[in-house]
Amino acid sequence: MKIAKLVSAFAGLVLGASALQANAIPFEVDITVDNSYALYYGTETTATNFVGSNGSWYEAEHYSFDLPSSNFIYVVTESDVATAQGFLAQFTNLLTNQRFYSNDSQWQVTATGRRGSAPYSGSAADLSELSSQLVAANNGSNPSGGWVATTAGAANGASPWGTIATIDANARWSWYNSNGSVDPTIGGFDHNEYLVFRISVGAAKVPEPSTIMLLSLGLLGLVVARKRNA
Ligand SMILES: [Ca+2]
Ligand SMILES: [Ca+2]
Repeated sequence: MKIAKLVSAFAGLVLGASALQANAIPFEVDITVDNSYALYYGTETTATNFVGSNGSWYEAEHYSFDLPSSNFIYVVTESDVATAQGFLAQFTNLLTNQRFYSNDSQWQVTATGRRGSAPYSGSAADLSELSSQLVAANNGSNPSGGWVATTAGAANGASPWGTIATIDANARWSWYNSNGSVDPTIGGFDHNEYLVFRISVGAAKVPEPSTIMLLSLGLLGLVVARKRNA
């Protein structure tokens, strides 16, 4: 009986940990892209949710959404191959009040080579288009050879864009660099677009399964010790 109770308590702890991992993180986003973007989230292989899209670089859009902590944020982008191009944004985690920018080193980018086919809505066809490109990127079988580091250009306020209101001055315009440019955001050029940027923000905020197991075993040990003392 005692062992059965302990096993039950242990199972409860593990289930509790699973529930913790399934929690969502409330985010606020201020974003714009030269020239257009769509914001999604989903798993490593499947785009499940569309948040919004826009095609005017000179104004930032504001969104709020709850990101399942195991999910990735995805930003689909395409330029007009003229003057400049870039992704400029700030993401605010309302649980921790931490903010990261479009130039955070955790971002990765992939180049699809499918200019003109960028998914910009929540339609089944667009979610399927994006998901197929996530899988290609995960396999390394696309023009960028999978997910690679982004390249940061100038900070918000710089020419040719000027200051984008509601986005911090620390945020920098970022892009994929297909040709070794010093700054791929300056000078119209097709860097094998459309592009997909991704970041995983939840994983680092949640204990690893091994940590949870150790914590649970430690608690189990405490229970056993208490029973012996009693
Ligand atoms: Ca915009
Ligand atoms: Ca442009």
